[in-house]
Amino acid sequence: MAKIDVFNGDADGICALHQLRLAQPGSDRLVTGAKRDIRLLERVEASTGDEITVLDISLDPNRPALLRLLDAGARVSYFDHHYAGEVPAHPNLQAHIDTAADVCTSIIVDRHLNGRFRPWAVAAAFGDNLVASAQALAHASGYATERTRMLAALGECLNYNGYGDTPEDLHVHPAELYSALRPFADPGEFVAASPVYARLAAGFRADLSETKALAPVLERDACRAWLLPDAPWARRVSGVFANRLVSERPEAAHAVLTPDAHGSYTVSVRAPLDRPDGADALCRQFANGGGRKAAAGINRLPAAEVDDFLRRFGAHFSGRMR
Ligand SMILES: [Mn+2]
Repeated sequence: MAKIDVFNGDADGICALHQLRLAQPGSDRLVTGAKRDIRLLERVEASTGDEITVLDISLDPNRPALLRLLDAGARVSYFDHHYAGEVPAHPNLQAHIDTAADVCTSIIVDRHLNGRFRPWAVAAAFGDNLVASAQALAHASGYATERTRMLAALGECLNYNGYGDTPEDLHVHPAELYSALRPFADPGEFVAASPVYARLAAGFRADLSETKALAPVLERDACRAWLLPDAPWARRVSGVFANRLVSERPEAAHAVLTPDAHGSYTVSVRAPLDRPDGADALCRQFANGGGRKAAAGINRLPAAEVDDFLRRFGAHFSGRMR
């Protein structure tokens, strides 16, 4: 009987797993990847009695692999906030899925654990750019402003590390990052003491400074879009860059297109912060598109479809202004 933890390699996935394993330690295998590696269940083999915990990856593209594992006799606990489609009714599946726009997987886990490891849920919510939810949780728990600020910086930095075309683009492999924070019950101690975190934070600052020279390729009242250069720093920083743009102009939708290693583009779409809806509906119009209402994306958008994407993006969000 093996305990297998399958988790998104961003702040939300890592902090969701960390909360669960602080409550109930023990895992035999970690399966994770860059934030874009969403079909993680395909990599899992299991048999009767194995316990699989799945965190922060959409059920929809993983359904065939999930059914295969359930039918093999594995028991699966599934926590997620992405578009799920139909959730299989199977006696071996425990699904904790909430696709509300103000909820992330770490908040779902926080509820499940009655807030026992809340600071990690707050950091994760900041990481997923759910600023209002993060602040509401921090406020409810009576955190000082300084502590909330530290959790916001931690969440953004952990989230930043999840972006990249492949784990090789990342400063730290998500499994290594999780292992680095595993000994720390308190996020403040992790931030102060971990050399892995220091390395990550330095890389983050360097990448972010590169974005200062960029200009948008599309700029309207309702939406803005950027095309990033073909470089590892651009692939790493694209998600956080998009989150920061949204915070700068909360009434507008944003798209950031980043060249990948295949001559195509990775697309991040953020719905307006004021009205966090419609990002997933736009992205699902394209092959390899998906995500959630507030934030979604497209993998491997062909270069020939960039103009079409920009046109549909402009129309999709301009039409929503009224
Ligand atoms: Mn998430």
